[in-house]
Amino acid sequence: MKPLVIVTRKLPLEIEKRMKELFQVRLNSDDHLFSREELLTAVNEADILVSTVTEKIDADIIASSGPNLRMIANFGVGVDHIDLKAAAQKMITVTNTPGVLTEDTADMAMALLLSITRRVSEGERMLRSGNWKTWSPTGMLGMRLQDKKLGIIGMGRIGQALAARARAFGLSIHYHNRNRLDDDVEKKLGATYWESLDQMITQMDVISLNCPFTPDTHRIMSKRRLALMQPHSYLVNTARGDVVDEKALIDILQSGAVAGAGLDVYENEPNVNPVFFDLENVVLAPHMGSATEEARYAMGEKVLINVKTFIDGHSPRDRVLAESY
Ligand code: 8YV
Repeated sequence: MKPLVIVTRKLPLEIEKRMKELFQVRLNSDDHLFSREELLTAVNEADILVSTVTEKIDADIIASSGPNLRMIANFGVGVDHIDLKAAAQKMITVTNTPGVLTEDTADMAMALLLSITRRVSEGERMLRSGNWKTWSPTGMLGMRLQDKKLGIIGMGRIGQALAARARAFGLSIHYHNRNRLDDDVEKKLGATYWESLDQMITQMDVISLNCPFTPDTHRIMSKRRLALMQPHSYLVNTARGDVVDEKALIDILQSGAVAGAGLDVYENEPNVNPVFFDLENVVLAPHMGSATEEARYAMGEKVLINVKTFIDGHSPRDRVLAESY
């Protein structure tokens, strides 16, 4: 008997085709969101669960998983929606898909950065609503990027890929990270390390969040830190909603204490706080950092390889250990 693989969401066609060849697989052909009951049934019946960011696999779900569940192969890098400790206690292997959505997510951060500083979405809204009456010397003025300072919080793969892009736009690169980068990497990116995140924030024109969401980064942009931002500066978040105090962010966007924000992620997805919809100084995207054909196919390939490696009795390369997350 081949192990039963249950996939929570619809994956790219070629990936599902290959899954059917390799495994006994239960797919989600209409791509509906699993209810909690459905998720409970899945972890009860599956040998391997292929999850995405849309399922909250908490300690209770893991505690009620059946004896066959040996692996959770996540389609995506972030595993903050999975209780890794509870999985480790039940000897369930967890894997993710790092390295194949780096460039795409960095592109999205750059797109939000450009869009918010040059008011692209706001301009389009004005034009589409018929409110563009004339060109004006003082209309729709934004902020020039050349010679401005970008502060990156979380200088892993995606942070570094963003740094390389931002340099080409004339921004100087600053970063705060758990660990300082090697000299040669810093040199290559022209990046300045700030041990003190607070101090970095006070000096930046744009702040970009590119860290994973862990207990250490929960609301790393707290109300206090958001208040340290310069009034003309912008915040870009393509990481996770939970790394920012969203309520405090709304307050400073409303009061004009910061210039704007470009957001791809939210505290309570897909329920975006409707207050954002009335703010002109935000660009809002529906969590689409990795949404390219190429990235989603490569993520699927990674899932396939991780599952196949595991079934064949080897340790998958993309295993996520609770203690290192
Ligand atoms: C994915 C992401 O689309 O990989 C991640 O961590 O945030 C997204 O780019 C999503 O997680 C899919 O599960």
